[in-house]
Amino acid sequence: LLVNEAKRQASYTAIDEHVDATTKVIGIGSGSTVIFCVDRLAQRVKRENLHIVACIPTSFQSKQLIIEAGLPLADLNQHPIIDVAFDGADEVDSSLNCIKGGGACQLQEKLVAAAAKKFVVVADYRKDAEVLGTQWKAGVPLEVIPMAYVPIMGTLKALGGNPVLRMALRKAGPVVTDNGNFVIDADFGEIKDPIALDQKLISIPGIVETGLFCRMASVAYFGGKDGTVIVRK
Ligand code: DER
Repeated sequence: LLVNEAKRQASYTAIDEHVDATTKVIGIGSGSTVIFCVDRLAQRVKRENLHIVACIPTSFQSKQLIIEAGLPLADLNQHPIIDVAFDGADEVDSSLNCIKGGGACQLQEKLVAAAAKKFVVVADYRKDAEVLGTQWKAGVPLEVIPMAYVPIMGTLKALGGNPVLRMALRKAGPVVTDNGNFVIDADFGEIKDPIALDQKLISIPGIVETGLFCRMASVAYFGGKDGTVIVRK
């Protein structure tokens, strides 16, 4: 309950502080926290005369959230510039660099975050860290081309990582992303220089996107255990 309430508080505060009558195009992330952002948006659309023209999804799940909330679904190619995007994170460091991809959606999430004038992270207190890799122990999620996952794992090991192919729970075999790719979770321990690590990882042939979102978030909202919300810029 505590964690869910923390997610809700962070999300409601973020929506209330960044969506007003001038907001037209909104990026909608993926995962469990962003659900509360969509809830708040739907509430406010009913109550106020917002002028939301388009909500841009970051996964099938995100698309479903938009449709089920009766919000206007649109494509990034129709709205290549997004006013503000909201998304969760698995861990956020003191410079607002994030590990994302816990839900295997980081490829489209990074495209939407990059297209947004403002990228707003919403999370509960468990995600608030000084250094990446200190709270989140599941490794850096990497979206990879299936035909090369074994050589890629070899390269990741040579870089000092501990790569694991993400296997599905309710389906035989590996997780397959919304883009038809696999996910490798590569543990590199504490990540003091996420920018350098991201550059190394993204240059490996077959890695199509990393879960390191460096220098992308403008602000992060962390719901606390006690109902308060910590805002970090
Ligand atoms: O997969 C993702 O990138 C999600 O945004 C994830 O990082 C956060 O999911 P959560 O809000 O369910 O913790």
